[in-house]
Amino acid sequence: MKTFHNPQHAGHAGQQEMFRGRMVPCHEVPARLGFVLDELRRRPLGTVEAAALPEAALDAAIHRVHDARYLAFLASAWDDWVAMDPANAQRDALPSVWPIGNRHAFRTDVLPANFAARLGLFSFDSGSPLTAGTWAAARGGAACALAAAQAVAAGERSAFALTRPPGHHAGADFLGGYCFLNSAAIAAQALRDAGHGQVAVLDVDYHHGNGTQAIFYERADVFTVSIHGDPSTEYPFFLGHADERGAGAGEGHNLNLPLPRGTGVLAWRAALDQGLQAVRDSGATALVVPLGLDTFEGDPISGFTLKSGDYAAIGAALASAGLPTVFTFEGGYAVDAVGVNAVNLLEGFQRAA
Ligand code: Q9C
Ligand code: ZN
Repeated sequence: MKTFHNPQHAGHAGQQEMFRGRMVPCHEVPARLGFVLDELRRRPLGTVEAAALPEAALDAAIHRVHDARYLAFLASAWDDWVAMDPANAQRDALPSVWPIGNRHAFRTDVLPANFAARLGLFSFDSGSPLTAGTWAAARGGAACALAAAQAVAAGERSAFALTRPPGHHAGADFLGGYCFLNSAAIAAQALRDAGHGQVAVLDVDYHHGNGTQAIFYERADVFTVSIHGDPSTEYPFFLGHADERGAGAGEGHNLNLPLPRGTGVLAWRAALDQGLQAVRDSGATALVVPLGLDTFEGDPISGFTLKSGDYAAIGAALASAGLPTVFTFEGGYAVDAVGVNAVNLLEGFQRAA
């Protein structure tokens, strides 16, 4: 399995996130990626290289998934933030005002001149700090996703886009949940564009992959599945219920498998089997797995109880779908266990593939 890593990732380094009325240290920290790289060095699965792609091809792949207005906002966000107040250079940008969606209560078609308003327009939480290196890091992540998709489209059995910030909460025109560009969606779209007529996404992060679901919700060519904490009690709260099955041409092409907080490996594996059967039935010829390790019992912000020893068998089960597979690195905040857990899963996949 080829790994594509993101040399720009450490430039995205938030200090604090808003959590229930106070600022707490960020969970999504640069050290996470280092632990995965360290473990890949101890237990190699294949080559590890920086994703290097022509800028124009990368821009095109990002624009296939994200809106131009949102991308223009992201590209100049840090400069605009500092232009508001030179003292902002020492602070992360976090939103504090939002045009609540779909209620005809606010306009979202008029782009505000005020940066704080623009940040709110394109965000859905105040837990995702935007920092000096965020845009470059997110772009580097998109490059990893595209390189991994290209490797798989060219015949590799699997590839791993090892990047942060994560991506699966980001929609076509919004950030949130520590995510800015949706790597998994970019990989899925790139596989479509490389000739795979039907692609599946099977999201195993603890949190519902709301961004990916929203991007493909009305499409029949990308089947999206997510196994996650029940949004009635778990982030991102406002999407991820079992009755969301897709809309329009995408009707029947989304499957949500919410599980209650406290769920252990047995029930989780039953949901995985159900998700994998649906992937087989979808007719997909390629698979993208947004790989979050926050299902781990030691995760500080999540509620499942999977153990490090459970991940190898999960990797083997994913391999049993028999599809060329791109993994994108998503959540997992028990920092010193995230490398072992990620490589356990990927090694289990590789051995069974
Ligand atoms: N302060 C991913 O796993 N906030 N995102 C939780 C903790 C949001 C998780 C509250 C969690 C987002 C990619
Ligand atoms: Zn997560």
